[in-house]
Amino acid sequence: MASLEEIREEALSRIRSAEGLDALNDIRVEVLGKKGALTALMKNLKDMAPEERPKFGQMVNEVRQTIENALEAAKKAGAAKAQELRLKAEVIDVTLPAKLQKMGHRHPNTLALEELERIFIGMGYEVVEGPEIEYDLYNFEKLNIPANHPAKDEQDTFYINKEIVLRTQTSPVQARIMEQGKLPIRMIAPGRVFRSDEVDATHSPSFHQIEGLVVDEHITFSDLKGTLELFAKELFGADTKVKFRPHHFPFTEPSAEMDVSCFKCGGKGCRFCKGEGWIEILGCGMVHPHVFEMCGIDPDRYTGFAFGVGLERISLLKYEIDDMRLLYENDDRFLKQF
Ligand code: 2NM
Repeated sequence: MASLEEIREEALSRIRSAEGLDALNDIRVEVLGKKGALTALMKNLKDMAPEERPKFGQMVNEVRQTIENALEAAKKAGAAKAQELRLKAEVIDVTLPAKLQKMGHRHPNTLALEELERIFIGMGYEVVEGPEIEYDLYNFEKLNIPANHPAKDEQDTFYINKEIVLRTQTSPVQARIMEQGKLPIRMIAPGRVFRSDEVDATHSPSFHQIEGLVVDEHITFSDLKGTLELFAKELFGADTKVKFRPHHFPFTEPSAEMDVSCFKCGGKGCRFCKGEGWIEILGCGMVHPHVFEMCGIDPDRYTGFAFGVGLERISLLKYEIDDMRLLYENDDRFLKQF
């Protein structure tokens, strides 16, 4: 059996050369633990003469204390060393130049929307938003689009159930405002709309519209023309001419589509306007008396005009983008050009 002296010397030597916390723990267990060398030595106590026992016990305890102190000291030194190494490894050079922060910027749709809102707010219009998930009643019925109308076909409209649809236009927002009965009304309703279209260069099942509505006494088609002409000049430049072609919408009568003179060639005809000189920009008309009735407005006292613009159509034109899909890909090489 190893002597007390040998145990101490071996333990201290092992502690000196130990690397890491685990090695120190092993030494503690092997020397001081229940089955350790020092504990084994203590078992000799009972074979000794009674007068020698206290002296021996004291010596064993002194060695135990010495080894424990050495273990503790080695542990502290190891931790300090590890800390020092970590600090060295993690050193940060605060004098390095900073990485440039990538700045986001507005999407072409947002730019176009802000421009349109600016123009109409300047003419005293209010911007109103409404739900994208809408009752059939507001999306169709109150806008003079009755059951069996082709626009209500499941081929074109996303139905949640028989009564609820993803709105196909933002006019339900206007129906809701008319119903509140606060007149006169001068508002635009921008927002996302949904139609069951296949994706291609000019179609997407989810796109954006801005619809406008003016309701007051004595509003005429001249007000419509003057307002939308001013809008076109603000958006495409003071030289822009407009022309109205008869059209049909269920919620307006009469209805029209408005073209603007091509802002690329000034109307002579070019690739941009496909040789036409004119570019179709929006639909419009005088609010149908039946729409007024269904929204609780007296059609004998009030008249009004309304219009609808496709936001993507405006941003594609304004920023000369030839494929609508680019607007939805979020590729920053594309987006950062605007
Ligand atoms: C268009 C074209 C013509 C329109 C009508 C209404 C309402 F609610 F007053 F009936 N809001 N928007 C309208 C009229 C929309 O989009 C091409």
